[in-house]
Amino acid sequence: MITLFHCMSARSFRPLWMLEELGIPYALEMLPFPPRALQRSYLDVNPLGTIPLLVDGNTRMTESVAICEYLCARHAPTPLQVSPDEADFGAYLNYLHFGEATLTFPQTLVLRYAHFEPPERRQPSVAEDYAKWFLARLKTLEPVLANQSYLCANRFTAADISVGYALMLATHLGLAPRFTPAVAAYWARLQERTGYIKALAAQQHAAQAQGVSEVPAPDIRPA
Ligand SMILES: N[C@@H](CCC(=O)N[C@@H](CS)C(=O)NCC(=O)O)C(=O)O
Repeated sequence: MITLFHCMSARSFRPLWMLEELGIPYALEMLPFPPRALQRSYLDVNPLGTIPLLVDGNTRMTESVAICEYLCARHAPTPLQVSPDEADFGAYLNYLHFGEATLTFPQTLVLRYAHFEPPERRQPSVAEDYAKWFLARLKTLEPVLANQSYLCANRFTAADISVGYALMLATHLGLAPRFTPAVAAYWARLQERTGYIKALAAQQHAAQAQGVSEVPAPDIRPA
C-alpha cells in the first residue's frame, strides 16, 4: 500500500490528485503545516521536513512532480503520461517540470514575503516582483491554451496536474484575477475533473478523521 504524507492543499496535492486520477489505493497521512515546526517527529521519517513524502515499499520520494512521473510509470499503460514514441513527449516532460520549477518557485517567494514571515520581515515589493515574475511566465501558456484544452498530446496528462497545482496555489495567493482568459478557462476546466474533486474531498475527509486543521497550507497566516 502506498502512503502519501500530505498537508492541506500543499504541493503534495499533486501526487494526491494523481493517485485519484489513476484510481490507485493509498493511505493518506495528514500533517499540520509546517510539519518541521508542528510535528517534529516527521523529521525522523523525512529529514527534509517537506511534503510530499511518498512511501511505496522501499521507495521513498520527496519531489511532487517526480512522484507523478513515478506513479504513471508504475501503473502504465495510462493516458495520463505521454510515451517517448508520441510526438508530444518532449512537450510533456517540459510542462511537467515547468509547473514546479518555473511556476511554483516564484510563488513560494510571494507566500513567504507577503504572508509567512513575521510582519517586520515581510517585503511587499519582493512579493509583488515575484507575483509579476510568475504571471509573466504563466502568460506564455495563453496562446497554447487558446487553441487546445490541455497542455499537450490532445488529452489531460500529469503535465496538467503539475501546472494545475501552480494555478491552485495562485488562487490561494489571490493571483487568479490576474490570469489571462484562456488560462482562466483552463483552470476552470481542470477544477471540474472528477480526480481533482475527489482529491479535495479525500484531504478534507482525512484531515477531519485525523484531527488535523482543514485550513489550506497556503492560507495559513502565522501571527
Ligand atoms: N520541489 C518540492 C518542494 C517541496 C516543498 O518545499 N514543499 C513545501 C510545501 S508546498 C513544504 O513542505 N514546506 C514546508 C517547509 O519548508 O518546512 C516538490 O515539488 O515537492
